[in-house]
Amino acid sequence: MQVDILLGLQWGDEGKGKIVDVLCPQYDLIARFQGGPNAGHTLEFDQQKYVLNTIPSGIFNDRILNVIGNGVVIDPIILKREIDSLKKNGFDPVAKGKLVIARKAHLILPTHQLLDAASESKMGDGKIGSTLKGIGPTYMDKTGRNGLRVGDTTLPDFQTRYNKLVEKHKSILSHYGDIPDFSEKEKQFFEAIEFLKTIPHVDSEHLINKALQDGKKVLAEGAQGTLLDIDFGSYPFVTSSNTTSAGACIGLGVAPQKIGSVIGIFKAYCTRVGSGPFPTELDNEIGENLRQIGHEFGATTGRARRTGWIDIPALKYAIMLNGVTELVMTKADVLSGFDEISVCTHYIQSGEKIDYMPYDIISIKPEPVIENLPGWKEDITKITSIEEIPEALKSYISYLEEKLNVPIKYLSVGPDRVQTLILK
Ligand code: 2SA
Ligand code: GDP
Ligand code: MG
Repeated sequence: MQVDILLGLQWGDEGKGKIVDVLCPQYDLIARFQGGPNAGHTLEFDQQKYVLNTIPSGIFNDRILNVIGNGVVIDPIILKREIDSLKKNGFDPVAKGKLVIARKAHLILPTHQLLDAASESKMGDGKIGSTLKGIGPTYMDKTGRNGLRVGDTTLPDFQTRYNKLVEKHKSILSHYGDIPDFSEKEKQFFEAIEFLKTIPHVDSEHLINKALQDGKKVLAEGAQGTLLDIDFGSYPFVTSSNTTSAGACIGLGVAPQKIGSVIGIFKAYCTRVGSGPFPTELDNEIGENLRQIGHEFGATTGRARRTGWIDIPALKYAIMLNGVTELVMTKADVLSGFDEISVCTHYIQSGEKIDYMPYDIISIKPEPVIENLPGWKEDITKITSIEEIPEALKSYISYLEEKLNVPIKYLSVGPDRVQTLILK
């Protein structure tokens, strides 16, 4: 058996949570491999909406084991809150034995969040627009070999290790000014650490490889999106993990030859939240319409997302990096009513027409070359068959498949799990 991967091809929020939930019946195990509570994955079913931050999107399916892999960074306070909120809604993944966490996953400390905020406050125009969840500083401590891991919480000297790391953080924070009082946060942190101990700690690499040997089907759930990848995204306006398919190998401990399908998900248009370049951004009425109709506001922070047209060079880049084998297009319903749908086919950079994403899209802004396609007027949120898809949307799908050279297998026409069409 192999691990399939589902990941975002744009700047995140493509609808990964919804589609993982839709695909659940095909899998036995769902695993998050990177990122942390910066993610907001939304699922809707039975008139209820749920937003998950750290917990994999298989959590509502009783048959599925959900794994928080070693590549994830965990804020124990947020994880506890997430589980408490699930419990209130009648889902108790811990009692049911449906959630396990990797011993090797790193912990986000209250002082990591302070460092995130302090760093952002001094960046001026260079501000990343982070979610302020402490993601960057936690990955910095991981690669700096200072971090604390889930497995450390059961060691007798955990408190000493914690104190040592906090001292280091305080000395950095003192360079930014007065250190805010975090005693209440610290209290919550240690309470949450006790709770964390009640969730089984596992070696996710062994667990997943054993599951594959036993013939189980595994889906790795990406967070954020390809264009936020620490290596290949619009650096430095990126997140601090590898959001691409290679990140699943590292973040779960599976070898490359164990990867099966790579399911790439994209919106029928494009969004970005936080700072950084966005060549097809629509800073106008059309962009505002996309934001309002598509409810484009951060699932974790509530921030307004920036909106724009689909960007083919960026999508082609993402497909290449991830080895995408099949595509999912979401939020096609948001485009109903637009007279024309625009698509960026190339960029003009320094007077030259190019069909790839260049190294520097920050200081030399590429100008998008736009092609206009006919729009459609029909409301598609209730359609259930391919025959009901408006002709103009069918043409848009064929156009994208031809440009991207990968089949679009699923079409999402609304936030609910039932608003999904299988095209192939
Ligand atoms: P961070 O917090 O260090 O990872 O921020 C670095 C950049 O990564 C972006 N980022 C995201 N972009 C889209 N969606 C994300 N999750 C939330 C959502 C975001 C929210 O689902 O809506 O609620 O605002 C996410 N997480 C990180 C971030 O905006 C920075 O550009
Ligand atoms: P994720 O981070 O990729 O899981 O995406 P988010 O949950 O942050 O953002 C996607 C938003 O779009 C959520 O509010 C979803 O409920 C919603 N959504 C997902 N698919 C569709 C769709 O096809 N149409 C509409 N209108 N909304 C969708
Ligand atoms: Mg999201």
